[in-house]
Amino acid sequence: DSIQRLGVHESVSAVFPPERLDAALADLDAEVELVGDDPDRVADCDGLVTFAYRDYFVDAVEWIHTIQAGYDRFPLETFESEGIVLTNSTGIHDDSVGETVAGYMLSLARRLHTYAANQQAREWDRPDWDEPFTIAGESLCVVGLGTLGRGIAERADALGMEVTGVRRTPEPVPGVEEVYSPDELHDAIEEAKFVVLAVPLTDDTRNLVGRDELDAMADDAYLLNVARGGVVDQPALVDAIERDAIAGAALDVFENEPLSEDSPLWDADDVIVTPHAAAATRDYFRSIDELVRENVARIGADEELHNRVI
Ligand code: NDP
Ligand code: 7N6
Repeated sequence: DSIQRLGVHESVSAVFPPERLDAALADLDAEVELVGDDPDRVADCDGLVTFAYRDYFVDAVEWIHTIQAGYDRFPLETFESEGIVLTNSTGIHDDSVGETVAGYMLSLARRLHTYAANQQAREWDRPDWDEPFTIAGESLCVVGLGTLGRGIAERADALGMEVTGVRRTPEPVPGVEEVYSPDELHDAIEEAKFVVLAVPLTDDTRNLVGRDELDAMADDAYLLNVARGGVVDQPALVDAIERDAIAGAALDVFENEPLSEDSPLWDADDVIVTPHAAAATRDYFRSIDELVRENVARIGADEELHNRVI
């Protein structure tokens, strides 16, 4: 088996211009084609690189590569029963998301988000004496210790923070002083100044953080979410912020995206909202190029695929 024709779906334009990936893959033996969102053109391909999911993919191609790490948008049971192979893009977001999360913590502690907002109004407004703090010596709990979690933990450790984490496999992780299991979540988060969510959205992690967890957190702690909106009970989060059960949040992902214009999260104190951009980088297409060419080679050599989900 080998890939003769590889399609690039137009939905990748949410993250980079499809033409960039097309050009990067030009030296492959396979023909690479920009297929728009055209079922007939997709059906002419053996493999498809995509961001979005369409029902027509199921009868059209045998191998789908998603340019995201998260694959919660794909119907895994249907893929399994129809024999469709799905590969994902985990492994590439440690630097980008790690830097974004370091930025959230630095901004919240050093008050940079407030000064940036004040600057819009040409307002010289020094902070209250007890508002700014340093993150050195503060604690961070990283929930989910995969590519994202490790990228975050490594940077937090380098910034002098005390890092703990949560995962199902109780194996040590570099830079993480203590690893808790999911049933110890409350113990893990109750002492932390920052809690960051970096787990996949699954049946086990949907609404992982709700009212109980927000109440377990310290009232001067911050919740950071770079995972998926569904990992947090969003109304419970809004409520926790409004009743000062936590100090604030930095959120890249939401129950519904884009975040609706009337959400109270937009102008809540000490809440940073970013537009699902924690992983964005101009080099994104290069990482996808590497992942895709690796798997095209493996399919040609009849080897097990890298990052295979189904
Ligand atoms: P990985 O598969 O590398 O890591 C996932 C981690 O979560 C693993 O450490 C896993 O460890 C842990 N985990 C899984 N289930 C649970 C659970 N129930 N409780 C606690 N820990 C759990 O994925 P990535 O780090 O690449 O990506 C993680 C998610 O982040 C993606 O699925 C995606 O939704 C989101 N993401 C968001 C981005 C953004 O732009 N904001 C960018 C990239 C990813 P173990 O198996 O030991 O439990
Ligand atoms: C692309 C976001 C993922 O799951 O949601 C992220 O990989 C990707 C900028």
